[in-house]
Amino acid sequence: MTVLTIATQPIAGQKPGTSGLRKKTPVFMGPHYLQNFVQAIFDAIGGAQGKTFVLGGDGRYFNDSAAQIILRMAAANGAARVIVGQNAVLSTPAASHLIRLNKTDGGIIMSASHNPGGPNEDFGVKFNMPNGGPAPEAVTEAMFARTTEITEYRISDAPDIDLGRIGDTTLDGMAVTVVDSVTDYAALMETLFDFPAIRAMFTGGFTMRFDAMCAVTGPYATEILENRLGAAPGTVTHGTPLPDFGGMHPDPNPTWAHELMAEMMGPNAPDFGAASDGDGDRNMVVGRGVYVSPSDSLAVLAANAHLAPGYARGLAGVARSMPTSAAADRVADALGIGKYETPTGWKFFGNLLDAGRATLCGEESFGTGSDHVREKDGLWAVLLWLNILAARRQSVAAIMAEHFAKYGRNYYSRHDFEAIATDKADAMMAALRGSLATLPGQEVEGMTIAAADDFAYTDPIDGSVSQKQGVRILFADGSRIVMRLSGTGTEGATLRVYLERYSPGPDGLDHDPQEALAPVIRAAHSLARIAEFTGRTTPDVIT
Ligand code: G16
Repeated sequence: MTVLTIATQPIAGQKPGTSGLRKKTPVFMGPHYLQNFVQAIFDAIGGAQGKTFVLGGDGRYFNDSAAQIILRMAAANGAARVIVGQNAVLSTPAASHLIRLNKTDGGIIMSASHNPGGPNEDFGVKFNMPNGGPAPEAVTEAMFARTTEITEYRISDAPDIDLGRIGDTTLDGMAVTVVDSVTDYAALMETLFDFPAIRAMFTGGFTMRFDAMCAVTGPYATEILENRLGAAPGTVTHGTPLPDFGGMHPDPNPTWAHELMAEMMGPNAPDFGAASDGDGDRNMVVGRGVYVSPSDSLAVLAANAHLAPGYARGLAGVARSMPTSAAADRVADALGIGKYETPTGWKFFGNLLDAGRATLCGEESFGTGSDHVREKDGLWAVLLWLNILAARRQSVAAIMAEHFAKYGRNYYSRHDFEAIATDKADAMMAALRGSLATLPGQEVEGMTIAAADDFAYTDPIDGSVSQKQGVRILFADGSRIVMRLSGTGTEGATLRVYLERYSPGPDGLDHDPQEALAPVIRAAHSLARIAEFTGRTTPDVIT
């Protein structure tokens, strides 16, 4: 077998977004598209010669053939070994764990996360560093720069290898180890949580529904919840991963996980419900009759993590992305531990976790995780909740009510306006940014604007600066509007409007968030002139 050097030329638009490069599947399957980007990854990290990588993806359409291409390119670029999930499938947190467990030089993850999959939907590729976390901006910038000057890539002409068979093989001199996708991850979870206590809760009649949304978490959830923890068979629904996620939009939020929501709000709801996304790093948590917003979930997990064996010694600190509500900050203050506010994107938590400053991290976009890996981890969050429920022996509703009574409530919601023409969204953001200096002191909807800026972040560990991470409008009464354009969409622009209002209690803690936020929502529309610029008056998704 020979190494082929294929002439190519730069393809426009290969700029990684919030989490890797995401494009429509036909784009990724186009001539040289995947190959150019993979070569750029190898070039940007100083070559693949002699290195070991992890490879896996969420199993969406094109996952299998993309894996064979990446393996042939790794071999041709001189990699020593690649550890691959069986059938090239790994959840994102499981891939992060394997990178750390095997002390590899990083990993390539094939996923477009919560975006739909299929021949005409989305595909994605991202690189994770030796710490298991997503490549930081400096590295993704170097990859992008490389894509703009690439002239050739290297690929072996070896035939496909059988990724269904667990064990060792070689590809053009490179060692390939195919591992079970679930085993190591499940073993890690057993070290963090009180499995006997959770098992006893299930034996005692506790009921749960886990909606895997026909995505990668199905086998992980079935093994851990049903086989190891004794949850009733059928607890996991949509548990078989499908290349097109069965036509579902594998994004665990009230809009897309509507089946689960209907069951949890219905008369025969189980005690606890959860859902995860395409690649298993997101989670949504629902109690019987009560939806838990991701920001509140992070706060509750921070306040109760010590109940799980893996966190019994307490937390070093809690980090959240800037658009996430400040509910977790209140817990951090009460615990006397560090609190951090980062831009959107899990990659910004990496340094804080590596430095031991933060133990738990979370985002409003249904991501929660800890220092056990360097990705957010959907099933981990569900297991921590189960551990807390087993320890406290209370319902989710009771835990939430007690939490709000103690800390007050940060009413919170995100409104998404999807597939807006990019020029219109850009014009709206430019106008909003242009108005920032004039906003302080203005009164809107009976609230006075105290400050307005464009969030910039200086990493406390390496000093790197990230500018323009979202417009913030802060009101004197503590309410807040944040607006930014999504960095993960593949069609036009998605405007995200993040809305927050704090109620200290003891009264007014049980309003519907949309009602509690009504003046803040109206203020967001008038300040950004959303309808004028985009023609939109109502959001497509409300979380
Ligand atoms: C990714 C990132 C998250 C981010 C989310 C939404 O999640 O890893 O950190 O919060 O996208 O980003 P945006 O608002 O730019 O669309 P995932 O689950 O898609 O990898």
